[in-house]
Amino acid sequence: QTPRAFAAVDLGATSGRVMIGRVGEGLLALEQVARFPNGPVRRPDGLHWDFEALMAHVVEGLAEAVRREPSIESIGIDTWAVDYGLLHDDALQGEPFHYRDDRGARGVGIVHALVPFAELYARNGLQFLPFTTLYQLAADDRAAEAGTLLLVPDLVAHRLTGARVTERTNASTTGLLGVHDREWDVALAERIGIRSDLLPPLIDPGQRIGRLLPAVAARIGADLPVVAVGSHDTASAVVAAPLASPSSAYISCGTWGLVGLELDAPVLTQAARDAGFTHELGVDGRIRFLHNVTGLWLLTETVRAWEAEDGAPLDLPELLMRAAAADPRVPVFDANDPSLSAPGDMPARIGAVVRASGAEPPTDRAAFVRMVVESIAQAFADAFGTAAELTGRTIEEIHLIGGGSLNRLLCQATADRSGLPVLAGPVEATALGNVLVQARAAGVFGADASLEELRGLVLRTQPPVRYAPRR
Ligand code: LFR
Repeated sequence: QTPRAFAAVDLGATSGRVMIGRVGEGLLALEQVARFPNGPVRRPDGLHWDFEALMAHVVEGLAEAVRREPSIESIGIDTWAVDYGLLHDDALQGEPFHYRDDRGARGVGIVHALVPFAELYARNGLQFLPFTTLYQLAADDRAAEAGTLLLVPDLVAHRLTGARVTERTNASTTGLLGVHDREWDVALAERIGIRSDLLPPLIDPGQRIGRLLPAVAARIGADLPVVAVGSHDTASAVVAAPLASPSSAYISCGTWGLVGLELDAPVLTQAARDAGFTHELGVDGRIRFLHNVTGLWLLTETVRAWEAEDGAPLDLPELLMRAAAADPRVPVFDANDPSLSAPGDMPARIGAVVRASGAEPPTDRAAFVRMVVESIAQAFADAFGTAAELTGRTIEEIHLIGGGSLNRLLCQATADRSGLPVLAGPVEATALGNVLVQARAAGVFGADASLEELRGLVLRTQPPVRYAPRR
């Protein structure tokens, strides 16, 4: 069987990438074709996506992918959740805001005054996060004038194909999708003053979004379809988490650590609501029952601040090695403290959180990094304990997927603090999940292949690294 090829566009927090994915019998491999910055840009009115620059990189990257692999069959796009652009006629009204802008927080009061949080949870199943799309929208003056709301991956697809649709896994992060019927909750939208005619038709992963517009096809050098994948990056990542059984839990670990289980039915209890467990939709209608833990963001922002202080780049692998050798008896702080979510002077903010808990932050950088990593691992372990209690499941192993799986100190600390084996990898889970869903839609596995079959290929081609708990 000759390998089949697909293009994945993955716009993540540390960078945006275009990759070629090759899939065949016993084959699942990625080739990175383009990598470009995708950090928030600060404008006079707040933090935004640098959307036009990104689109240029995406189109150039796709052109390069087609040059390298002319047999590419389709394109799939994923990014982080919740963010959106507004179209007026066909034009984008301003750059999309970045969720780390504090605008969402202003929308919270507006929304909760109209619909109490307990009712929201019963309707949409989402944990409270101040940047959920419905809060952002409630504080968005541009929405009144707009014709269509498109989540960022769908906005990219619209630029490429002209189609206006919303992919359902990402729609589930807006707060406007019903947790039971998985359709737009029009009544809820109208109650909080969001015009429901802003919301495009929903489509599912595997469905075709459209073909490239002629002008785009000419620039890319091929006339390809764009196929919906789990356009929420975490949904794509969980596709490629080789979960062996209902006792296998996962952490999709990059900027965030998304800690949870895959379920078939929601657990909309008050305990789940109080514990901040969310019901995001996965591919094939699975439920991603998980809690957002602040992940490597704490580390990358800390390093960014130190680099600014030193005026020189820092050797992170070397620092992590020293942190692994440092005394493990460091204070542990609450990684989810809300003061740590915006960009800024992270070492000082973490220091303040540690002091507020009555401890003293280490002054040595290696010890400081050790404290950050141990604190993230502790938050992971706590979330697994809660997930097990809320669902009645026994968790036997943890799949740690995404960029964090390369951080050996974090993998070991997570195993130690949870008392469970950690199976690390694949590191590129999101792009792999994106490619796998396109490949299935193209008939590589048979159209009704289950996620378990796709995960079987992941397990065979990217065997995880095992970390046994040491205490
Ligand atoms: C991870 C992620 C999380 C979401 C956060 C904000 O990249 O998509 O799942 O909660 O970013 O969108």
